[in-house]
Amino acid sequence: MKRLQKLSETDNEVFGLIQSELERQEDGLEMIPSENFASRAVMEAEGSVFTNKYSEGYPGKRYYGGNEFVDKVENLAIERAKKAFGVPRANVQPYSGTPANFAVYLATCQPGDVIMGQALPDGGHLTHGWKTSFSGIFYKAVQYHVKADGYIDFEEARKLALEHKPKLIWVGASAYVRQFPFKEMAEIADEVGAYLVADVAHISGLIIGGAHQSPSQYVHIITTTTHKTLRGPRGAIIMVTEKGLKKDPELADRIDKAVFPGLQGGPHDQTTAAIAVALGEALQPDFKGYANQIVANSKALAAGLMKNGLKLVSNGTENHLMLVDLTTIAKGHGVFAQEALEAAGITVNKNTIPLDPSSPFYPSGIRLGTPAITTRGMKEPEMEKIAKWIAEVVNETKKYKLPAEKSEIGEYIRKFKEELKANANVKKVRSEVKELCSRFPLYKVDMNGTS
Ligand code: DSN
Repeated sequence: MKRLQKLSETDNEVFGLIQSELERQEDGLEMIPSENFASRAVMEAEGSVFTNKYSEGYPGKRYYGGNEFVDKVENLAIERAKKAFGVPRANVQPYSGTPANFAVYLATCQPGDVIMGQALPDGGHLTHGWKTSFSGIFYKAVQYHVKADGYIDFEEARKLALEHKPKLIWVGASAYVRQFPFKEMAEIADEVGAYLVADVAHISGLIIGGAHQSPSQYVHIITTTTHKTLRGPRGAIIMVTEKGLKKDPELADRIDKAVFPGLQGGPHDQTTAAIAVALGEALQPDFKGYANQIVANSKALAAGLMKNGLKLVSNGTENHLMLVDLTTIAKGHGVFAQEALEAAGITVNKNTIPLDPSSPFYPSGIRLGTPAITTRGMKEPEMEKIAKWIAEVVNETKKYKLPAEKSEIGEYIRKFKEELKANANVKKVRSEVKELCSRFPLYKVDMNGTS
């Protein structure tokens, strides 16, 4: 029987969309650093009969019957998470990163308490206190920043912590190109008696694979999504460290209560099974090679981009991602680079850069990374080619400039996209990208084959 055969017979519309998305992923370079390609095994677990079950509660303490195997799979995922991160407690039920972080607030703070995190335009996450998120609405958020060189400004963070006495401090971000300074942030948190939470969503696979230092000995709580460098399904884990239990022996129990019944209903057991599979894969010896290759590729790509004339925030990277500073072309230029690269088959996202002179919707940079293309098996020689293509395509956008009048932006970008379709250099890169991708196949052969 062909893969997805049932779906092709019963719902050709959805089947067609899945096929189109498969081709998009197969024929292009996925370079959004928070994305990856889950294994067939992970996807099979995610598409399994566990999707049919309700299991509110925790292993051994459920509100529904029939949970013998759900209990076993959840305990397996928990044990693997504890082993992978070297922590005594783990909760694998959060639906995704934002609910996981919300649960941490619920377990540790009261509405109105002061919390502190890295500002969103400086690479931080919405849930670390940004004004439009629940975290900035329900709590008094204080935000620390990065310096012009891209490194966290510890002096500012310490000053803010001493002045505002936050109950909880975040370390971890979505667009930070250096190693996270867990030790330094722990010194600040300990000085003011705050909970320190490492949000390692982006780098959890790097941590397990030994390509980034672990926060376990420095922080009280760790949160992570499971679908980024960890290469699992879309889900999340909250962990409490030995240090966390020492500070507060009830902490892990309060986090469990915050996840359920505080915030969520029944866990997504099919995702729990897929998280167990992904953690099982990440605990294999070859995952170390994968994690280290992500960083090696990232450094090679960063060097290639700079060699080809692009400016990078912090002049490089120490992890899986980098930020191109496009103010050398114009402020707010990220959208042009993102659209042109997409037309060339290279998917990245527009992103703010430190001290961005423009706005989060029209930021002045792009963010890109190597987790997904490393999963395909690409290495340094491919990074050199990709860097050259990115520079060539960005070069094609130089004559475009975001209109100062907001009402004119939509029409200007529509015209720009039309012109891209006819751009010979962009088309040339598109066909080279496609050819490269065909040499590093992903799922296609397997998906269209027989099972
Ligand atoms: N943190 C976002 C990202 O990095 O893409 C997702 O929430």
